Formats: sequence, structure tokens, C-alpha cells
Amino acid sequence: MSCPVTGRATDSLSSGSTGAEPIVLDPLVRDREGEIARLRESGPITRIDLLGAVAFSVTDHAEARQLLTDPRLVKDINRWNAWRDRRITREWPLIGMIDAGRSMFTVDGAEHRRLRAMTAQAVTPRRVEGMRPAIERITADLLDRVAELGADGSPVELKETFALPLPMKVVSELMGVDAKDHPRLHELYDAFFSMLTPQEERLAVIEEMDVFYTRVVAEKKAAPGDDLTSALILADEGGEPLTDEEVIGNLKAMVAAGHETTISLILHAVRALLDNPDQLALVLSGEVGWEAVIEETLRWASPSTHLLMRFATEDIEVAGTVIPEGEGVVMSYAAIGRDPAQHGEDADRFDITRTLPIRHMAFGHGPHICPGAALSRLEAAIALPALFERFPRMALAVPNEEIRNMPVMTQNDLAALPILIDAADR
Ligand code: PLO
Repeated sequence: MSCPVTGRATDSLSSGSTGAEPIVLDPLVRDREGEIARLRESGPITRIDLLGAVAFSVTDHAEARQLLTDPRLVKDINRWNAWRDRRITREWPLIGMIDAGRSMFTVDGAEHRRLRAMTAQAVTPRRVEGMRPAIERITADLLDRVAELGADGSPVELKETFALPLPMKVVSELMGVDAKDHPRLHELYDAFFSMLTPQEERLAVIEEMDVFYTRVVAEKKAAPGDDLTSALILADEGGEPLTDEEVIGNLKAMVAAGHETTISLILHAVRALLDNPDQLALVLSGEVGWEAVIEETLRWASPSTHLLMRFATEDIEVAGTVIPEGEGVVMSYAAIGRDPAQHGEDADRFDITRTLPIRHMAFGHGPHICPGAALSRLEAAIALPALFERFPRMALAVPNEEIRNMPVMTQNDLAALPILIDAADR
């Protein structure tokens, strides 16, 4: 059998790590649970092969926590041996995750603090609370549409109708992106993340995104609005305003992160609850709160599967392994969330009755910890109860086992989630 993306043999895909051989990750994510289990078995630091790029994967909570505050690991792609030696080029399908322009996502240290400060301040828990009315309105409108589509008893695809449009609308209100551009942005992100997209097309998609966001920033410069992009342009705190490239980079990062990850959180929470009716009953009766659902979903079904990538600026010894200078390090959050040393022997089980706070690391840790965490939690805390209050007899329209992941290596992205809004005999 050969891999549809690279044409290389895929026999090793199912066999896992043998001795010093890296674990070859499947670009089509046909067995996500199996892959997480193999990573966990060969952790805490193991080698993975991502479409021809071999990197160190961190699979355990404690080691991840330690490395995420280690200044010897940096985001600068020019510190990667494989990139410097041209073994990895723009032809590599995952390059857009790393070589993504200058933004808070790609720089470190004092520069990073400067790029991140304003954005992070705009999405503190207190500030995002101000977005509640807007999120409630968006949610209610989308639910009206879901109700309409499902009124005759036919299945409704919850990703397309609810989980996908919601985060894009919210992050666009925040950043000042026009609603007419949402359909094209959805297509661009789908093509960007899918490993089935031919690389030539992906590079064109990246180019189109750059052109798009460059235009948004130019428009905001000409006519500033009441949005975070305009605020980033106008900010001159400390006398050092952000450059155009930096504003564009931050805008790109906010929209991409706000969109892709929150879809995943909402869909996986719905799916897990519908697949565990006993747990759903606890939520609907008020015995367990939505916060527990959200935090357990983040732990058990982390939206980020593998976060690419950091690079060792010198040899780093961790848990008896040496990560040599110039090697890449991936945070495998899907595996980290399942660490029994952190979450107990039943870490593989979805269980909303775990004691809060669940100390997961789905938002990362250290200087790059997700600045949008409060916003995504608020979106989920509004969307999920609204959905289940509106459709208390909702059910999966297909068996849980038939729900597939997208062919996306880095994100926990479902292809679709068909539901029945009123299944009398759930
Ligand atoms: C997506 C392409 C953009 O042009 C640049 C970018 C910035 C932030 C990244 C995002 C990309 C991919 C998804 C990421 C996000 C930050 C958080 C999010 C990695 C590369 C997660 C956790 O999945």
C-alpha cells in the first residue's frame, strides 16, 4: 500500500515504533486513537516521522511543561537543521504551520512579548465577557437555521451549520473581518490543513490568504474601525508600533487559531456527550456543569493534535533523552492529554465527573500559552448549553464509529457530525 499524499510505502503506518525507528504518522488520520496509544507507549520523548520530516514528539505532561518554559527551544525556523540543509523546503506539506510570517506565533523572547501584548490584553476573561451578547446572538441565529433544516426529521450536519460558522463569525467580529469573506476563508482553511491538497495548490492558498489579510490591514489603515486589527495598527505603546507584516501576521494567527480550534472543541463535546448518554443526563439535570464538559473535552479530545514546531538551539537533555541542537520538537497535545501520570489510569476515558480543575495543557503552557483561551471557553460555554436546551432530544444520526477525522495531521478536525435534532427514542 502506498500513501496517497507522498506515494511512499505506508506499511509502517500501523506497526508503530520499532526500536530506534520513528513512528510514522498517517496523513489521513485513519486511526487517531491507535496513533495516540503508540505515541504514549514510546514516550515521554519519542521520534515521529511527519511526511518525511523526523522530529522529537513530547507525549507526557511533565516533560511538556518543562520544555515549554525552556528558552533553549525556539520557534525560529532558521534554527532547524533540516531547513538550513534544504532537506525540508516549501514543498513539504506542513511547512505552512512553521514558515508562517512574522507574528506572535513565530517569534520568542522580548520580541514575542512585544508582538503579543496588545492581542493578549484584548482577549482577557474580563474583556471577552463583553463579547457575550454578540456570541449569544450569533448562536441563536445559527440554531434557528439548524431547527429549520431538521424540522422534517432529516439529519442535520452540525459542523457545517453550527460548529464551523460560529467561531469564524465571532473571531471576525473581534478582528474586523467582513462576513462576505467567510465562505472563501472556510475553503482556504480546509485546503490549507488537508493533507490531500496538492502542495502546489496549498502554496497558492497560503498566497491568497496573505493577499487577503494584507488587503484587510490596508483597509483598516485607511478607515480604522472598532476592532482589534485597527487597534493593533494604531497602537504605539512604548513608541514601537507593530509593522504591517506584524499586524498581518497577528491577524492571520488570530483568525486561523480562533476558527479551526473552536470548531473542534464544540464538535467533540457534542459527539462525546451524545455517545455517552449517562453523562449527558448528568449535564441536562444540572448535576455536572458545562465547565466540566468543556475542560474534559479539551483534555480528552485536544483540538491541537501535534503543535509544530520548536527547535533546539543547543543539546537539551530531558527524561534521559538528548534532543540535539537543530532538531525539531513537536508538542503532541493529543497524547499529553491522555497522560495517566497526570490524569489517572483511566486517562483514555471521557469522563466529565473528574474533579475540577482538570489540569490539562490543551492551551499550551509558558510564554506562548493560548491568548484566546478565554474566548474559546466562552464560545463553548454559550454554544453547548444553547444547543442542548434547544434540542434536548438530539442524537447522532450515524453510529459514533462512522464519524471520521479529516485528513489533517496537526488538528483534531472532524469531517462532519450528522445529528437528528429530535430523536424520540434516544
Ligand atoms: C495557520 C496558518 C496561518 O497563516 C498562521 C498560523 C498561525 C497560528 C496557528 C495556525 C497557523 C494553525 C493552528 C494553530 C495556530 C495557533 C494555535 C492553533 C497552530 C499556522 C492550534 C493550537 O492548532
